[in-house]
Order: sequence, then C-alpha cells, then structure tokens
Amino acid sequence: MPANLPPQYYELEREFKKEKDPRERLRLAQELLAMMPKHKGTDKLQADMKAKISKLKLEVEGPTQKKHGDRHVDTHDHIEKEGAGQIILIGPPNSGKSSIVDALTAAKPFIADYPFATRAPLAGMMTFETVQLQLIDTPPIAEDYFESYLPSLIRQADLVVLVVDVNDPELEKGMATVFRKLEEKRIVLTSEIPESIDDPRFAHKRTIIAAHKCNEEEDRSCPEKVRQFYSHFHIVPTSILDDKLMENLKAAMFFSLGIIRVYTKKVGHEPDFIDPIILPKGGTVEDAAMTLHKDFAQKLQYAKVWGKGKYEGQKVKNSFVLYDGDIIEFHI
Ligand SMILES: Nc1nc2c(ncn2[C@@H]2O[C@H](COP(=O)(O)OP(=O)(O)OP(=O)(O)O)[C@@H](O)[C@H]2O)c(=O)[nH]1
Ligand SMILES: [Mg+2]
Repeated sequence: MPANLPPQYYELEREFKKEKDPRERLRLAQELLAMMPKHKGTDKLQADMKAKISKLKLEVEGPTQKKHGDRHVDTHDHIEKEGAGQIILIGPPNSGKSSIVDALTAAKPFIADYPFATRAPLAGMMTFETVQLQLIDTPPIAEDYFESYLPSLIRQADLVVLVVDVNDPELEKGMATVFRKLEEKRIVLTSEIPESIDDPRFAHKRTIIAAHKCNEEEDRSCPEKVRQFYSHFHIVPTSILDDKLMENLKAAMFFSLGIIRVYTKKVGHEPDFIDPIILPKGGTVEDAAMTLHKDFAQKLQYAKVWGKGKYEGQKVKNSFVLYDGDIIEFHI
C-alpha cells in the first residue's frame, strides 16, 4: 500500500536529515510522526520513526537510571507554567532582560554591566492587578551564541517580549540576528497570530517589543529607533528607572496574552476579586462554568452578568460572550 505522504513531509524530512542538534532532531522527528497519515501503508515508517524518537529522547534527556560517568543533562528546555500566562523575555546581550525580571518579580536574576551575564533561564511571578503572570529571564541571543534549549522554551511560552536596548549602536543588527536565529529554528515572532498558517512547520509566537533603557522624560522619540524597523509590532518604551513605564509594560503583557478575567459572585454576596477565572478572549458563560467543573456546566440554568457600564445583573444564556472584568453569578 502506498504511504501517500504529504509534500511537507518530504521537506521536513530533508531538514531532519540535515539537522545536527539532537534536541531539534527530536522535535522534527515528533513532527514527522504527527504528520504521517496513520494507515497500513505507513506502519513500518511509523515504527521506524518511533524508534528514532526513543533513541533521540535517550540522547537528549539521558537514561532514567543514571549510571556512573553519564554526561550532565540540563533540563532547561521546559519550565512548568504557573499563573495565568507564561511570558518569555528574549533579546540581544546586555539589553536589560534580567533587570526587567528583577524589577517585576521576586526572582533575583544576575545583572551585570557586561554582556552574556545570564547563563540559564530563571522564572519569577509578576502580579498584574488581580492576576499572577510568570516571567522567564533567558540568556542572550547573538550571532555566535544561541542556547540550544531556547527554541523549546519559546515555543511553550504564551507570549514573547523582545527586549532591546534603544541606545545600543548595534540595535538593528542585534534585532535582525534574533529574528533570523529563531527563523532558522522555525519560530516566527509576530505581532498577531495569523488565522491560517501556510507552513505548519513554523511556530508563530505572539510578540511585543520592549524598547528598553528608554527615558521618555528626556527623549520622547526614543521608541522611534525601534519603530522605524519594526513598526508593525506593539512597541512599549520601558526603563527600570521609570515606574510608570514599567506599569505600562505589565499592562501590555497582560493584554497581549489574549486572556480575560471573570470574577465570580455567589447569590447575595459580594464578588470575589481575588481569584478570577481566566479564559481566552471570546470565552463564554459556559466556558467559565467548565473551568469550575464539567457537571457544573451541565447543570447550569442561567447566569447573571455585570459588566463595566454595559449590563447590570443581566440574565444571560450559556453562549453569552464575556469580557475582561465581567462579574458572573451562576444559577444551577
Ligand atoms: N540606564 C538603564 N540601564 C539599564 C536599564 N535596565 C538595565 N540596565 C543596565 O543594563 C545592563 C545590563 O542589564 P541586564 O539586565 O543584566 O541585561 P541582560 O539583557 O539580562 O544581559 P545578558 O544576560 O548579558 O543578556 C546593567 O548594567 C543594567 O544595570 C534601564 O532601564 N536603564
Ligand atoms: Mg541577563
């Protein structure tokens, strides 16, 4: 029986054969397996690919039982998500990534006035109004320095913040290097995720740019240095010396995540503003009920919703679309 593989399979297979980095080979092998149509004609191909995946896993992750003399295995290619969203800060050396994580979270990253100071990723929690968001500080990306685990970390994150130093004389080159290095690993940084993706091998990551070390009080035009090359991105002027700009960055991160906060309220009680339900934008009353319990969603008769200046305790159906800040009272 013919295997009938899609043309993209052969393209990806060529890249797999060329690729030297075992982490990237593992990811490509997993993609190849997922892309393979599952029928009798591909049985052998599937078995071969599964065997390759097992071998690569062993190479990348190391054996489960450590034997004497095993090489050091780093586990930087995954950070457990915490809070309502995972945000990864990336950028050229010395741009201020660690300083931003230091300013916005309780994590204590290493900060230095020389480049290549950060050698490993570090996560910390940031509070934005009523939600907790996870920030990840990362080592820099440069022409001859690119940690092999970074593509995996970026792929898993919900949002990328590209941090650039507006005063860097190599600003344009440094930014172009980041975009190119990631594209080589099939990651495209975009302002908006396209509705239809032409090439499924590429991961599109929603990205905002922090035009950092930007003292707007002294120079209002400083974000323009970035805007002239990357005008289609949301560019946020930032400086750790300016609390207002840092607050703006927090808000920009939250709103770029594409999530909403919905506060619950028990009948006859005040709303709970401490622990909101987090939903993707466009989430409905039913989606909100589902986050509490599947049975709860099934039993739901109706809900009442309060929304900023729009509706005051209006009785709504399960399909009602909620907005950030809405208050909901479930009736079962
Ligand atoms: N003027 C000014 N300096 C800053 C600002 N943020 C960071 N710096 C300085 O920039 C230098 C680099 O900061 P880091 O936070 O270590 O930069 P990084 O991007 O983490 O650097 P690598 O880990 O080497 O890639 C340090 O000397 C910081 O004090 C800022 O907003 N304004
Ligand atoms: Mg750093």
